[in-house]
Amino acid sequence: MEFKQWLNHKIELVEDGLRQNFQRKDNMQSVIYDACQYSLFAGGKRLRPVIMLASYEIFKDDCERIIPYACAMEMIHTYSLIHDDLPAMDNDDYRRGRLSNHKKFDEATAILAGDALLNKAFEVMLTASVSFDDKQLAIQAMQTIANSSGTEGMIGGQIVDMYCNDSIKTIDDLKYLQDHKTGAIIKSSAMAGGILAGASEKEIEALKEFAGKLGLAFQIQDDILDVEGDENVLGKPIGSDEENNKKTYVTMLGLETAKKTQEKLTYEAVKSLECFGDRASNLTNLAIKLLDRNH
Ligand code: GRG
Repeated sequence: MEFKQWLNHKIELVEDGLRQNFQRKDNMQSVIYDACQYSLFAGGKRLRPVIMLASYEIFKDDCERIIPYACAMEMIHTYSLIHDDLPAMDNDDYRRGRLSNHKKFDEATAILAGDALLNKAFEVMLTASVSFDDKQLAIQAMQTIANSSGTEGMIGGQIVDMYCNDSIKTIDDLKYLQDHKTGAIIKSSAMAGGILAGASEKEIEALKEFAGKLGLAFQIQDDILDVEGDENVLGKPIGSDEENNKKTYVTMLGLETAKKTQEKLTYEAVKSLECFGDRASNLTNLAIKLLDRNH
């Protein structure tokens, strides 16, 4: 199957899974469903679930059985975006081309919508794990995902961003921040795909290596888009990194070097997949496609 067709099919599976796993209830708390669905179905690229499915497919063909885990990853990602936009954090009014959650609803509802999505992610994974044939693997995947979104992963990175911006002096410091804040759940998406497929430790390590590099390259593209992206396509204003004195690959290295670094990281990421041969071609194509993403 051609890559584009493969990608559209995977996105469709994720969209269906999200709709099935996050159904609105018409009860007294229905507003929380509205707030969660508002952000969950706002046109996200579904990158993390697709990475999980592509990683799984290196080893096995029946990726339908891991859709709940892929959907959970998107719920965790969406919760982080809702909370990141809050006035207490980045204070962004727009996300994915529409009002951010707290602007559409209110701050308290946005906090609860983020919390609800995080809870739902684990509920969905635990429910799937009850009937997953290899429970040990399901537990290991959930542990990896939980770890990557917590204090040693995404939340840790967010804290470093909030408290240590002035201490970021070198590219290694910046890498540490981004590897946690953006990279951790991209890595766990790839690793969980491998784990659920029963990959060996060495194979999971190769997926981790791939996704670590990809996560950094992805973040650099984010930094580049904040300088030369199209606001209408991005769905949010550009120039916020400079306005907020944020350390980024672009502010620290300059635009041209940042672009070269991004290409090098993508090339290295793809190289980490060589051990899988053609079975990793969709993951390789995904990494290359992300190099020139415009949103
Ligand atoms: C609030 C716990 C907490 C964490 C916030 C992930 C994060 C940490 C903040 C989001 C802002 C950020 C780091 C942006 C840089 C890269 C990134 C994660 C972009 C958004 O991801 P995409 O492009 O978004 O996959 P879509 O909308 O396509 O899902």
